[in-house]
Amino acid sequence: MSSLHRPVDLPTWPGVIERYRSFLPVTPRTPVITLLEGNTPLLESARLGPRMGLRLLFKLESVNPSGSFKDRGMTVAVSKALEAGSRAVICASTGNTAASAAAYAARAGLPCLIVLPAAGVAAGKLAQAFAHGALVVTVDGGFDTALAVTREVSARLELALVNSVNPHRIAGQKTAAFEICDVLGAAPDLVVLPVGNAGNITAYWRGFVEYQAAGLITAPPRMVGVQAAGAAPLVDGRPVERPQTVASAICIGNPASWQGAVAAVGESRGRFIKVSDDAILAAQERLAAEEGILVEPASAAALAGLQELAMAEPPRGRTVVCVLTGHGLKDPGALPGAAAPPPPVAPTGEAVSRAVLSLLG
Ligand code: AN7
Repeated sequence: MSSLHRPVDLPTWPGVIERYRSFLPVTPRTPVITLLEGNTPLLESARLGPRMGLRLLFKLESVNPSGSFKDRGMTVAVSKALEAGSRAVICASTGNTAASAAAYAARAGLPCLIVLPAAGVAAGKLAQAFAHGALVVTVDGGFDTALAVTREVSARLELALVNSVNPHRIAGQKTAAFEICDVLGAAPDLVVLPVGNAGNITAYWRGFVEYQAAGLITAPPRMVGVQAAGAAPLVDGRPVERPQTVASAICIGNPASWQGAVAAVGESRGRFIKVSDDAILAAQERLAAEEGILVEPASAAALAGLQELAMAEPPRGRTVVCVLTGHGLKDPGALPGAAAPPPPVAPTGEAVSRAVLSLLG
């Protein structure tokens, strides 16, 4: 038997709750609802990083079980909801929280209610929510309105709210910062990530601070939060009434974790940056074509922000982690229209060879 066919004893990843149990709000009595989220790749950039003169690593949160980073927080939030005896979970969402909540609720055997903004949710995320059996209500308005009403309904009907205003979500999501440090053996110099409702940047910062307090890293990284220009309350310093961007995941005008985001950026001496929709789509295309990584527009905003930063103040030689939060297949409508196949040619070697040669140019 060749070595290729020898069974290998790979260590089994237990999911983020078991891996980081001592840092999380769980007890031996907490029922652990997991899809083995986390342990996502920290992939070195092949082209874009070297071109900017830095060591660029992509944290591929897009490969989590439901296709986004939300799973890290959802495993904790849904486990705690089950432990508390909640009869259902509920969330407002631009899409990814909905997909993740629906998946973990299905796993837990709990009903999942989702309140969507009429303003638009990507098709893949909607398909996920329905596939997992979520019950969906759409409200007239954007995400901020949907979240406000969902907070009220969760209190009124005593349903477990699993948006990132639930501290269990933030606790779970900080495990991404732990993983980065565990792989590098230190914190990177810079972490760049997209910011919508601002739960994730709050969570990463908490993770780095806790690892420093535990003596596992000597210094935390600078945090750079990137927003879309049409939905940039943290850059502009005031809520945005009618946010608008191609990156529907981060089309949020009044982030719930505003203070957490400001603390992360302020205490780490980082910054907020806004990027245009054109820059976001260009970054998405570059990641796909030059790195082999397909992400949704919100995730590409992080790279667009880094590229803007690198032009102004090149962070040469630094180790930078760019967090790629969600998979490109979630939002097929945002992918280049060139995806339509060309008209058929005759199914003969000659005709196809001619077609291939003309494509190769
Ligand atoms: C791919 O699903 O807000 O700053 O309701 O889906 O923690 O909100 C999604 C947010 C970045 C921003 N990237 O994270 C929701 C939702 C992707 C996202 C963000 C989201 P936060």
